[in-house]
Amino acid sequence: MNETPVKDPMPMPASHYLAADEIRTLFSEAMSRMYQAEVPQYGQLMQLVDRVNADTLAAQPALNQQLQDNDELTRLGVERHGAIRVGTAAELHMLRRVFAIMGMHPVGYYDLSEAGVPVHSTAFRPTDEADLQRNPFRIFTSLLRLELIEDQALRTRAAEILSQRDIFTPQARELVALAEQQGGLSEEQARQFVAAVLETFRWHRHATVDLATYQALQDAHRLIADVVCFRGPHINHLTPRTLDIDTVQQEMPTHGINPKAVIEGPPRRRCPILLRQTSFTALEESILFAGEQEGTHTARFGEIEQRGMALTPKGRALYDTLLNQSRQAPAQADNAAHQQQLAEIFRAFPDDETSLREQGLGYFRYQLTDAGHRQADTGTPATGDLEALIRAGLVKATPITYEDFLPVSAAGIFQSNLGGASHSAYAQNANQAAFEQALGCPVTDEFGLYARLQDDSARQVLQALGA
Ligand code: OOG
Ligand code: NI
Repeated sequence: MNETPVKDPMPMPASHYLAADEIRTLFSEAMSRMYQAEVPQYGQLMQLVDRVNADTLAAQPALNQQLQDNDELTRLGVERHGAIRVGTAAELHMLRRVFAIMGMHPVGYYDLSEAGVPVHSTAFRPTDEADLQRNPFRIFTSLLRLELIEDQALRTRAAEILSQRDIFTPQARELVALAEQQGGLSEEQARQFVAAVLETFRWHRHATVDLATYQALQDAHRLIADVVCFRGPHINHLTPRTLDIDTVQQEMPTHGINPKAVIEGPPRRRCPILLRQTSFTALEESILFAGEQEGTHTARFGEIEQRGMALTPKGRALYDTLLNQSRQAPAQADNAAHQQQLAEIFRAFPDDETSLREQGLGYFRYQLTDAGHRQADTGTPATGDLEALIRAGLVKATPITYEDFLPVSAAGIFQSNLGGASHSAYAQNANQAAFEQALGCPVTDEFGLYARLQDDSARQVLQALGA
């Protein structure tokens, strides 16, 4: 590997360090370039998404204006997330330190074992509103659960193989230590850091094991082979934002892209909730196994996402109930039929902002209206609670966007990209404590983040109005 030596740390005032948000942006741009070069079909998906986004904006001037007002237009074409899978606690622990330097912190715990995928996961992401606004890039990170491999000999063999690799370059390790010691990285160091860290997520055509070992692991679970048999946790997809996921899903085939069968998540709604996602199915790529044996592996794909309002625990419980109902209903032949069935079941989920707010199903941000500002300036206290102030036209409420992931959707994305038969649920289930132990810290509870945003905004408007 070609490595520039790390410069001796020069004591530097914190203001001379590059902001974590900017390092994250350098990183997401570098990942995007690398992935488009590695997986040309992903570049084609991005072009399709760009075109559909442009058409959508042209057809919906109000949406165009809204994105412009929120300063979102310029970032529309940048990726929102990617995903990786690691094999050991030590790898996950080091990743936590790497991502922290880019302002990405573990939020949420996702148990995928229930869906027959032997991993548990978190999302490394910015947690502050301003940081999300600058660049919301997240990495959905899964840790393999070797303890779910039944065959003990195979389990031992997998652990042995994993113990022999270091997924980080020496320079990446040095720069992480340097950043922690200094409390930041200069621009030049940050660029070196991003280049060094990129190596961890690169694709390797050479497997570290022979074909027979790969096949044994593949037979236990295709995901186990993907994690164990390579030099590192190759980025397995990146995900731009679409303004119209239904159209992109529909148009993929005419662009030579093969979409997964259905869009994951809630149906299309007037008031979008949570997260809708779809992907193109992973490509079969040629691999050189130890002993120069040729074979293939499917791991890498492209995905798109469309986000809606974050739901409260009550709203989420209703979502989970309805989603379960739809999963028990007869499987539909195609996405159109699936969406129609979903839409019918989700009629039980209120679809106007007032009901969603009044019933405590979604999280909202409260702000003063112009009239509210004028009222606040008079210094005369307003009376009534938030809903009364909204009715009086002094306060407006806008939905808070969901920034996290959905375990059932994630499992659907995993399954459709592993190919082969799907695995039934594992007997053991969630083990957040073990995951956090590996990570070296607790994951942040996502509901707490949304609740704080909502409560802070409510407190501020009530204070301003003296109510
Ligand atoms: C991760 C799948 C989950 C999502 O968007 O829900 C995911 C993986 O396949 O490693 O990325
Ligand atoms: Ni994804």
